[in-house]
Amino acid sequence: MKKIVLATPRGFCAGVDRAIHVVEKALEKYGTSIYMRHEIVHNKFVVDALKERGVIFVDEVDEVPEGSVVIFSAHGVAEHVYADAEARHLKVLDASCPLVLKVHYSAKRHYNAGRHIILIGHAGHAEVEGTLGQLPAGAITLIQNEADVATVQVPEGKELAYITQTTLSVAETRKIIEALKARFPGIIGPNAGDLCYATGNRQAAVLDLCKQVDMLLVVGAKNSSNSSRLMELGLEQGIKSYLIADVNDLDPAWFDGVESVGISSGASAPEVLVQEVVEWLKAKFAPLNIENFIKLVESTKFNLPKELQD
Ligand code: 2E6
Ligand code: F3S
Repeated sequence: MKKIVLATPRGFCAGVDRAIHVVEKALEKYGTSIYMRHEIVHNKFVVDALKERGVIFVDEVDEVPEGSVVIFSAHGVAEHVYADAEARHLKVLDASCPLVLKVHYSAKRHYNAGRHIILIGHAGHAEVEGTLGQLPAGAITLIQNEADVATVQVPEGKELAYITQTTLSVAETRKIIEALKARFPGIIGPNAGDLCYATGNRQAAVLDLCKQVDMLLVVGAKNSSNSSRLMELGLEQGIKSYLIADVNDLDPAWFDGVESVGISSGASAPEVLVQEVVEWLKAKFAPLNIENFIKLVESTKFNLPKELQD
């Protein structure tokens, strides 16, 4: 092994940064009896650190004692979750990413205009559950891939619109949208779907990085959609690619015959985990060249909810 190349941008996006700040500010303001519905972001290291600081993680708001403070994760929640929280007199702090909320608004706008909505996304993912739950059952039909376009059933005589999960593959989404437009010529929606800037930028950087290295490491959780898509991009480019939670997942055998390794990380993966991987590689393969590949520099920032601003 001779060199590693670190992709920029990688790691935390503005939505994750904001979500973690929401929890930190809530701890300052309300003390430790704070409940968190779902993982704040899909990363065990982040979740464990907050657990240590007293945050209590639950799956649903019915596990939260009446009158407590509850935070909703960056992935957004269904409408009924706000109602359930209100019924329990919970103080809600919403860490939903503004770019996920934008998709929720699009869904409602299309519904109010009388359109049936097709959502492109992964069944069971927290964001998809939240988006489906913006509207009454049956208003949105979920499709997961290009094959679903051929078989999806939609109500007759209704205009159609599509929306997407924010963290899908750029290339795959483009193909699904093309197939939708071919089958339903009148369908409306954003040309590149609702993929967020961070998803697009991390994939663009990894795509170029894969041309410079013979193996890709992505630091991120297995249940992180955006991180998984980065690893798959490496595989699609024909290089060995691994999604690792942290340095402990590394297997020395992976590096046999490998001269250069590209490293990226998902939008929910803390940089400290990347640096531990770099240190492991430096210790094992010294002398090692460390290069940076800067595709672009991001500047997006999101404000905290008003009640948590200084
Ligand atoms: C919220 C929305 C999108 O699995 P996924 O990639 O959606 O989520 P995380 O928590 O890994 O990444 C951040 C995020 C939050 N992305
Ligand atoms: Fe938001 Fe995209 Fe991050 S939807 S939480 S900016 S990955």
